[in-house]
Amino acid sequence: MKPFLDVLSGQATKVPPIWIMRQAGRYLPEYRAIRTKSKGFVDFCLTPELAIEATLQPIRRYGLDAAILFADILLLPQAMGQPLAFVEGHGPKLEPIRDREGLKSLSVNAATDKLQPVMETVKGVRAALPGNVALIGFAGSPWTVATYMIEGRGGSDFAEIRKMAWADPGLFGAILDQLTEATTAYLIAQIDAGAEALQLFDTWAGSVPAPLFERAVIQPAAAIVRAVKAHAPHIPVIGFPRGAAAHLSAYVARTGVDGLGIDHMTPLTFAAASVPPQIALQGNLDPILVLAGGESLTDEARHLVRSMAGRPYIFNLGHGVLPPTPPEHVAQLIDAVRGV
Ligand code: 1CP
Repeated sequence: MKPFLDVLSGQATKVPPIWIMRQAGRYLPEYRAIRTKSKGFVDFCLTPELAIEATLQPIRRYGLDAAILFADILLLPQAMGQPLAFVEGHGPKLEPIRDREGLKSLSVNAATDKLQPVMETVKGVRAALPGNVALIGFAGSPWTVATYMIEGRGGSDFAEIRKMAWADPGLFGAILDQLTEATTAYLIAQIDAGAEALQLFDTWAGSVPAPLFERAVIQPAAAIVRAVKAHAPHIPVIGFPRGAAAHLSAYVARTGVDGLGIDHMTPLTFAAASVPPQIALQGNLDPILVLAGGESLTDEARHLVRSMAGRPYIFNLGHGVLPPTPPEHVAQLIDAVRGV
């Protein structure tokens, strides 16, 4: 009934299910139209009526195989007590946490309460989705969320978090542990509200110094997967350790994820050779090619599908769809994948 969940249980399908990272959002005119109904982006995410609508928009427009909850990875630190603002044209800004005082200001219990509106969104979306479309819940991984919390912003060189990781591993580890606990509770609440699969976004996994990868990426993901599976053994988890090709095999072996998101820098065939055959692979068309469009978009999409024949495979991009992407290019991509 739900091809996306079939693939995550290890089955190969003739036509791969498809969803697209950041499939809701700014490239869609219908999103831009409802975005103005809220004063800030965080308020938008915490207004179930608006977040439900944003989640459903790409499903209505394209008939994708999975919906992803409309929320943001930075809702969690903000709900734990760290002030967050999205500054127009500059992305997120947070009051950086650099010491034990900062860590003490965070609360896991407060987060669960403040994120209740997200659970209302999950319930509302689940009730509205067609029977063949699965609902994905998500969170950022502890390392990736910690980069924003410690740097205070996005798009940096990660000097502050790396300095802390080397110079004060106790504090760094305590922040990761706190985030692991909060993320686990947040994801379990999403499952209880109706999420049918989870994705852990580790967007900045590729910036972790190699000797710290086990501590910063693998240990937190393993703890989250273990706790989620103890609560709901049937809920599949997709890990997306972006930019961490050298670690894919260890990541899958030690975290227990069911699916692996692949970035556009890593050949799918390399990923396939790195992990056991029942692990579902997901990815990895270059988002810039969807922006560019043209024949190469159709050709490359078909090439990826052919290269994964016989394997449990979910079509996706190697990272999120970019805001200037023409929505017709996304339609063209889906047609190419489905062989229309
Ligand atoms: O005003 C606006 O509309 C804000 C733009 C926006 C949107 C639409 C942001 C700010 N977040 C989102 C939604 C979002 N974010 C979703 C749901 C939409 C969907 O997927 O359909 C999801 C899953 C995310 C996840 C997210 N947020 C990630 C991980 C995925 C990735 O793209 O790497 C990250 C890193 C963020 C942080 C974030 N939130 C928003 C921005 C602009 C950023 C990136 C900041 C940076 O440059 O570091």
